[in-house]
Amino acid sequence: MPASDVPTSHPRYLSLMAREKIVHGVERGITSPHGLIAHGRGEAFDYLLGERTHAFAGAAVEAGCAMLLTAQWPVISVNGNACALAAEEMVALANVCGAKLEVNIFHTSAEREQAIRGALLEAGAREVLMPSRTHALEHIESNRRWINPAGIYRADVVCVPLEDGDRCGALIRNGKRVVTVDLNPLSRTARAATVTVVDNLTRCLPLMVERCEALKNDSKTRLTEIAAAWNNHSALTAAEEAMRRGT
Ligand code: PTJ
Repeated sequence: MPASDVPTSHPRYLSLMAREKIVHGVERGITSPHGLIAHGRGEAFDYLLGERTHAFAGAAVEAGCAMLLTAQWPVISVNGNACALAAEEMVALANVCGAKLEVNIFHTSAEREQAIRGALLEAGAREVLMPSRTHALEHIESNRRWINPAGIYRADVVCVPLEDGDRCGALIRNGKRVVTVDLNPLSRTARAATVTVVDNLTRCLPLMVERCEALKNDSKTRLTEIAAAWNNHSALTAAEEAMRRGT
């Protein structure tokens, strides 16, 4: 946690601490400066959600966990924002659901890829896969097309929090199922994903770790049923309605 002069009694302490983490991420060369703008956009949606985890997000966490736990080759994709906000929780999620961690960023920078890898290792990751220059996703032009042959290339389920928009559709077109976390229920990623958790990454990742822990000994049949019953469209509609109502 970066040093901060935000008093713990401040009514928006958690939100302000998340800001500090993102700023610290930029200072450490983990987060792109563009990530500050993305974070501000997320904050605005979170404000409309009342900065709390709603029932539709809790249900999406359950479905996403079931999908990750029943995957043959689950991979968690980490970018500069996710790493700055929740490196330890991403490592914990990878451990509990047996997923690989893979660095994948939109704004090209070999230095930043290495900084993200370093931060994940520091957070306890045993292995961090890096993007290759030999294997690429089809249907995508950006830097995010470069993937690891032992990671996203081979994956059947990919968890991609805080996505930039073009890759989620490409992953789906490459035959993968996608679990995303996105505060904007209207985004292209939110709409293209198999499971969208409309919640703040900092709130829902600990919940995902907890739910994976609780579900991991359940039968494959039950977990497959939970994942198959998921209706992403309904969850996005519920999220949008909650924002319009103003909760
Ligand atoms: O590290 P890089 O180069 O891969 O860049 C990462 C960013 C996030 C800058 C890049 O992927 C990007 O530009 O993303 P977008 O297009 O701004 O989309 C980010 C989405 O995440 C938006 O829909 C935001 O509302 C949402 N978001 C922002 N902060 C959070 C969030 N969702 C959940 N939790 C958050 N804390």
